[in-house]
Amino acid sequence: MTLACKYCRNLGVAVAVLIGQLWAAQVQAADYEYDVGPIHIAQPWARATPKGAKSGAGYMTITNNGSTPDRLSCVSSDASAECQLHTMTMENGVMKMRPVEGGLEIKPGETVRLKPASVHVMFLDLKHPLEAGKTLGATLQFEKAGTVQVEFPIAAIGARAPGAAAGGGTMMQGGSMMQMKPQH
Ligand SMILES: [Cu+2]
Repeated sequence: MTLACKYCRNLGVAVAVLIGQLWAAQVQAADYEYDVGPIHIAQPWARATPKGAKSGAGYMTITNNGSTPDRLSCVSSDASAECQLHTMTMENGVMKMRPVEGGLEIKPGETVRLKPASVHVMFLDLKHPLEAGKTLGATLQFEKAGTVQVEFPIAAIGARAPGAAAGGGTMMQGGSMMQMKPQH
């Protein structure tokens, strides 16, 4: 009898977890799109962070439909003290991140994809962990097109794409900002 009840309870927990995951997937799959001047922003998303992590990353696809180049920088976010645009490059087998000086250029007619292991928005000095299923708001500034408030739905820790399940790889945490394993 005790055993049966234990199973029942476990089943209940499993179902609750499953519903939670489905709900989170739904939130992440929602279409978040923004326009500011000739700039179009599609599918912004961020990655959940483990407890104690100092930084998190955000991604999106940006298209410049205008006729002049523009430059993107991150002004502020509601979850971090500071945000920056970062590039990642491989140097001697180590993935290194660097802030983009003067903003990320998006040429006319160009689509730039911010994605893991590539260009990303870096949220520095997190005030709290980024929680899967929630969203993170950030203010982005285009030199010419102006500012836009963007909501980044948060995907699972280690996710490689919006709405995707966790990557299953080891997560980087702690460590120095400028020298990390290729997780972003
Ligand atoms: Cu970074």
